[in-house]
Amino acid sequence: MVWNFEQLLMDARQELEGIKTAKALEEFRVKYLGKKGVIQQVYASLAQASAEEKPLIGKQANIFKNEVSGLFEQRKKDVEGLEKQQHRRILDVSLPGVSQPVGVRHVLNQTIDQICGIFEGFGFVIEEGPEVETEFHNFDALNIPKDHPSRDGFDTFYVDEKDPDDKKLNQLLRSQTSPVQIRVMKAHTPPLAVVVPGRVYRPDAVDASHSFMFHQIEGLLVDKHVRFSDLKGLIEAFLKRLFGEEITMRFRPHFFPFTEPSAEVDVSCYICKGKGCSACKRTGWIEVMGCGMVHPKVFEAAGYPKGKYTGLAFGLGVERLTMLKYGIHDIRLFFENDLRFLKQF
Ligand code: 2NM
Repeated sequence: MVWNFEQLLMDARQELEGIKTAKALEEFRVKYLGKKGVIQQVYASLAQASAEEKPLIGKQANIFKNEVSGLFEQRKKDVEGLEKQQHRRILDVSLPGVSQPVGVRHVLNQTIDQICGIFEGFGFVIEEGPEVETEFHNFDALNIPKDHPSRDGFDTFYVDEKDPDDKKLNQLLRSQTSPVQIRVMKAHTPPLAVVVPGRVYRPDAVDASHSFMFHQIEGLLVDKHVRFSDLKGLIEAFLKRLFGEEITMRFRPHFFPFTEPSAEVDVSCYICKGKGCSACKRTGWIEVMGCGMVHPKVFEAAGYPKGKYTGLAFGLGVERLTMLKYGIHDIRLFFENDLRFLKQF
């Protein structure tokens, strides 16, 4: 057996140079230095060598073994260094992190939080209730007559087909949050003061100022001897906290079935300060909410004794107020979930 040690060493050196992982290094060790490796084969072949050849081949084999072992150990150190370096790269704390975008609270919820916060400051308690309601809580108890147009299928979402004979409990998506006030009155005796934020539903055709779903905040305060002046003082204090101490307000007579007397409330235009601009349609006033003294029929439906209590109530639209505050001209922007819009607030 004749070995070309020079060629063998060149091959080994070349192979080692290409090795970059501990796994490849181990494969090399098995191939050359292992029990069935090249070097062991060389020593095994010595048995067939003649007596003259043996010392020379043996010497060359030893040199070859030492060379390969030395090269292997050197490469082993290099590969370990290489792997350490790669490890360091994975843990490189100086690299910029993967950014987690920070969201914002939906602008409608910001308005709701702000308004509820003002009333909490006045001692009101926040209440919520079901969005699927009965005709009793949404209409009857609120003194809305059976033939009122808002009760037909074009102005209210009935969950089942509306039973014209009222033989069954008609379920509907509430068209206002006032059914919650009815539930509160049925569950508690006065004095009580609640604000009720929540979603309401009306089958309006969607356009820039209408949505089939929007948000209301309504309030109710019931006690003995609550007067219209309490209502006016409360609403004025609320609006000054919301729009600033410099605004003035006015009550315009209005009609709601559930309050008597009732009023719509305007604030002096905070944009043109009353001079007349497009926001107030050149009137100097902006309508912001409705209110009134709770109708005796509503107390009767709640099961309160006749004449014992009086109360004030009010309601406002969250979208409308938010649009006024920021000059937003399309209600649909609130619900399209376009982050470029929502992130601005
Ligand atoms: C409004 C305007 C005026 C109102 C009335 C009641 C209840 F339950 F006491 F009858 N809750 N909310 C009310 C009164 C709501 O929204 C424009």
